[in-house]
Parts: sequence; structure tokens; C-alpha cells
Amino acid sequence: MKHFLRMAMCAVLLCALCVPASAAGYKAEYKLSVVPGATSGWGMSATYFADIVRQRTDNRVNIKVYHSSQLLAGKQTSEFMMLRNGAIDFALSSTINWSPQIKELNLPALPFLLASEPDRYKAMDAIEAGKSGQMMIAAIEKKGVKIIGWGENGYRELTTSKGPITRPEDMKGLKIRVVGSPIFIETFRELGANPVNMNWSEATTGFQQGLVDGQENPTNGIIIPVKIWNYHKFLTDWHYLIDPLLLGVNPKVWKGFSAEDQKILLDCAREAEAYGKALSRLGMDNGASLALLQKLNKVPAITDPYGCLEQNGMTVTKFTPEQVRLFFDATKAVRDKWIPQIGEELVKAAQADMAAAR
Ligand code: X2X
Repeated sequence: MKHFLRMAMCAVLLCALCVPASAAGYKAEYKLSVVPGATSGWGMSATYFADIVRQRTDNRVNIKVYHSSQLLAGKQTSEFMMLRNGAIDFALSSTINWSPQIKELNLPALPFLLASEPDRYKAMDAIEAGKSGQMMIAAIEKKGVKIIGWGENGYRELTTSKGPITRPEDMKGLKIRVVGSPIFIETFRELGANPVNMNWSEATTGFQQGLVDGQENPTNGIIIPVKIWNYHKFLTDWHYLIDPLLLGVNPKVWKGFSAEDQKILLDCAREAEAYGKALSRLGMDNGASLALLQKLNKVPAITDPYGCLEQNGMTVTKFTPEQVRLFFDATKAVRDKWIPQIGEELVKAAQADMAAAR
């Protein structure tokens, strides 16, 4: 009997040793929130991130992606508070969705901020990697969410059922769906349109029912996956802003990971950012995105976004620099009002970051 007890104790001890020490106290599942659907660019980036994290941590960190605003009861602007309060562990989100809580995150939404940059992607990367990116991250972390990486939704382009849109006057009276973020409402009002605040979770039904005449979102990440041509036949390539994403973690959750796992998570976030940016920029850069996706063996079915839009009967209007200038001038009042709210210092830092990358 004594012998049996000794054997049993040994077995218990051995089992305890089998459990990796760093997994002690880890959750069985970490919830990652994504506002749009699984086939959106960010839905795919989030899945990529979760998959490589699971592999490289030998299943210690098991992240499940909840797309289509499932964790948010459809309300995308409540995501930041839920992440901060721990109802959500991770989120890959647009700065737009968190901007009602963090005014600095309105910087990328300043209309035509990148308009005169020779290489807008390079300019956006320079903001994220530079002092202005650090300032945005510091503002978020001060409000209680840890940031571990960037991502990209992409150039937000305008799609409409009426068109084509070639000059600011064409915007008059158009009902355009926007996120419930004040700077977007003001930008479209300034252009003479009639902005309608609608959650993304309800937007496609809204398009179907013809509640609005148009919307703005990125081509690769959103417009193609939702087959916008079923509702809108005109796409205006005005490049009025690039919508960056942020990968955030609840700070308590972050502190619960071992130093080794935190490092793995940071590495995976960097790789997911590169993958997500390639999805967003595919067919819109010099071929670098396609080359990366080929290297990763992750080339999506559609590699020629403009060809795809045209095949589906859409008319694409690509703005000339002169047309961009007209819209830039027409939105001056929005920039003048919002720059002091975002912070002059942050805007100046962004301009310096972009200038250094030229
Ligand atoms: O609601 C949108 O337009 C979307 C999906 O792009 C965001 O979450 C900002």
C-alpha cells in the first residue's frame, strides 16, 4: 500500500511537471474582436495572427477571432471600452472605431492629410514608425489598452449608386453611410452630402434596402469582399485617407503572459502587420505586396482589384491631382477645426515624419 501511495504521488508530481510553467493561469481561450467579416482584410489578418501565435506558443496562447462585431452587440464604437474593461482580450481595429474615446486617433481621418505625399504608403508607414505613431500609441495606453502592433484597412474610397463623382458639387445631397465618428460626419457635411451614421453590422442591409446612396471603405479589405457592386456601380478613387489598424490587448491579459510568450506575440504581430498590409495594398503598389504574399504562399484569389471591379460592372473614377486639390480645398474647414482637437504637436510630428520619408 505504501508503495502504491508513493507511486501515485510520483505520478501526480510528474503530471504537474508536464504542464508548461508559463501556461499557469492562462485562459483556455482569448477573445479577439474584429468589426467586419471573416473575409475582410482585417478578418484575414486576425486569423493569420491567431494561427501563428497558437503554433509558436505550442497552444499555450489560444486566440479565437470573433468577427462581424459579434462581441460588440453590433456597436463598433463600444469596442475600446470593452477591451479596456476586459470583456474582450484582443482587438484588431481601425483608429476610427476608437477615435470617439481617444481624440488623437482622429489624425489619420484628417481628410487628404496624405494628399500631397509622393508615396502615400511610405508616408503612412513613416507615421506609424515615427514620433507621431508613438504619440498615438501613448495616448491609447494612457487610457488603458496595450498596443502590440499596427495593421491596415487601406485607402477609404467612395462607392455610390449615383455618379460618377468627379467634383465636390457632385456630392450635394448624397446620403452617405459613415461610422458614428464626428469627424466623418463633419467631412461629408462640409462636402454638401448628407452623412448617415450606421454601424457596419447593419450597413450591408442598409445598402440592400437603398437607405443610403453610398459609403466609403477600402477596396481590397471591404469593398470587394462585400461585393459592393450589388448595390453601388460607381467607385471614386479619391484616396482621401489611409485607414490604419491597431492590434490592442487588455493590459491585465498582457501582464499575465510570460516574457517568452510576450516576445512571441510581438513577433507574430509584426508578421501579421506585414501580411495585412500586403492584402490591403495588393494591386495598388509596385508589386511588393504580391511578392510578399507569394513568399508566404498566401496569394488571395483576386490579385487585380481594379480589373475585378470593372468585370463586375463598376465605373471607377481615378482622381487626377487637380481633382484631389479641389476636394482638399473643399474640406479645409474640417482640418482647421480638428487639428487643435487632435493636438497641433501631434499633427506637426506627423508632418515631420512624412517629410523625413520623402
Ligand atoms: O465601419 C466601417 O466602415 C469599417 C468596417 O471600415 C470600420 O470598422 C471603420
